[in-house]
Amino acid sequence: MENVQEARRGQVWAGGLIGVVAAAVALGVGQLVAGVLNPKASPVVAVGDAAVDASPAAVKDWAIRTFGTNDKLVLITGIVVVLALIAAGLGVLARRRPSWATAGVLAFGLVGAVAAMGRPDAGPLDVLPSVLGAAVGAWALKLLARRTWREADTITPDDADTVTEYPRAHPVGELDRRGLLTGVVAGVVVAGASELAGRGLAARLNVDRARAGVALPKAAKPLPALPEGVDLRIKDLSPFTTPNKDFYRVDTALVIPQVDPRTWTLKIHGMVDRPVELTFADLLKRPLFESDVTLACVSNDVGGPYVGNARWLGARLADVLRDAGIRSGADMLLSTSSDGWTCGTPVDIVMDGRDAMLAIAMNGETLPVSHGFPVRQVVPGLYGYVSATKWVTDIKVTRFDQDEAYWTPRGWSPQGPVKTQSRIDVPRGGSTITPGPTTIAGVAWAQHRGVDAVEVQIDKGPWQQARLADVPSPDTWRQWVLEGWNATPGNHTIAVRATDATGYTQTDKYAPPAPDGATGWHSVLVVVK
Ligand SMILES: Nc1nc2c(c(=O)[nH]1)N[C@H]1C(S)=C(S)[C@@H](COP(=O)(O)O)O[C@H]1N2
Ligand SMILES: [Mo]
Repeated sequence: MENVQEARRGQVWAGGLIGVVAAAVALGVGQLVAGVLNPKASPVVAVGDAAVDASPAAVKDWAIRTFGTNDKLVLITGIVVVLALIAAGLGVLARRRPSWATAGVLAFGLVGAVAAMGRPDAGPLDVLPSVLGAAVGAWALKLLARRTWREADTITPDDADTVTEYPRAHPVGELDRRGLLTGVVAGVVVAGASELAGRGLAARLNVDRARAGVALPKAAKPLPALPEGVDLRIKDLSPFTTPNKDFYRVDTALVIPQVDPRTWTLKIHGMVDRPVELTFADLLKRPLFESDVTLACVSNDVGGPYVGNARWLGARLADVLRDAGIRSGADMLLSTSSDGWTCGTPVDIVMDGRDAMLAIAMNGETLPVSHGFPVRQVVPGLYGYVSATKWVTDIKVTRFDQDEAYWTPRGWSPQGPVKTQSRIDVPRGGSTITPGPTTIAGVAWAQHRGVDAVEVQIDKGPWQQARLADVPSPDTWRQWVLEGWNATPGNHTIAVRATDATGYTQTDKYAPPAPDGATGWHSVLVVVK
């Protein structure tokens, strides 16, 4: 009895194993074909992209909150795990129902193909990675099954040696461990080699070298260096300027778009008198200017990390639009990225004289690829999802009652002015500190209005005025500090609130990020001992 059960378990393990190996071969071949044709059409990426686009706002909001910038890695890992489980099931099925298993593998190819075709920038060839991958995968599963469960009639005289090496011959359907092992090793080698080759081929499209070759022009009137007083230089307080490598990244792209500046163009059309198409060289010839602007994500919860400040270099967006001639009645700029993401920005905000720009550099460096190289929008005062299009290639001048941007049907507000917010950086929430004089510090932002005051409250006591650092303009965040709090042993709660230059003081009423940005006071609990 025991032996029969053990043997059955062995069969299931073998089936699961060859299913997973066949799936790995399918994905490897898919990646290889995608590497030749279009890296975004790789089956896992295509399914992941479709999942990103199809998942409700609440799920995405949760994913960004929970996994932060790792949300993409978590998604891909999840897809691979689900795929491996199903593949294992198909492998088990391959023993007794080989044609069902084949059909199952091909059905997965179809899912990948449909997902690949659903991309806004898809071409007909994009079905090939999934279709060819699945075909090879189905074939690999058949071969593996044949090796694993050798049939009596497939044992030819050529196999006679092999067979005699075993104490027993292999009756129909019985496990051939050596056949299984060699088949699995061969499958893993094929899968790994095609995956690596596919990635290598995809890398030829990287624009890192084109980016390194960009000679950044100087601003027509370079901004003076930042005043010393913008940065209080307190340990663990966010620096005034966020280094590019630490700048948060939020976008829907699983594969970072690789846009070659030599072929990049920006079309401006729609409700304009003269449609314009700019090349990168055209853009660099325009008078460029610099501006320090703090970017914030609408998904940033109270106290969250999705906010950063940089010095951008770019062309004035209002001037470019003026060249095209905006027709009366237009109230929205619908900008589109190379990968089909869209964003709706109010025309009046861009034209009101603020430093709205088509940015080409960030903190003195050519725009990093993940932050939108070669060109992105930056508009002070608006959340990123309604203003900061990365890899921008198209601006349609239109009306909010005629067009909808990516996030609008997904439950986010069409309009997204940044809400006044403040955050405590030190001491860190949940940390343990020693008794005695303690510095409390953080940042506050109310882009384009400016921060006029920050107050700190300890254990529901009176609000105390924090000292504010300097700022170059109302478009950046502002550091603040309260020195000399005498921390006594025990637990303490510290809260912060900011008042902007319109006189508005942050409400204590908590609102989640959706649909138009979080509100509430950031508070931290610290243990003093
Ligand atoms: N092409 C593209 N641009 C985009 C997005 C996107 O998903 N795709 N996300 C926007 C959002 S929601 C934010 S908050 C900012 C973030 O910019 P960063 O990644 O450079 O910090 O980019 C904006 N621009
Ligand atoms: Mo965002």
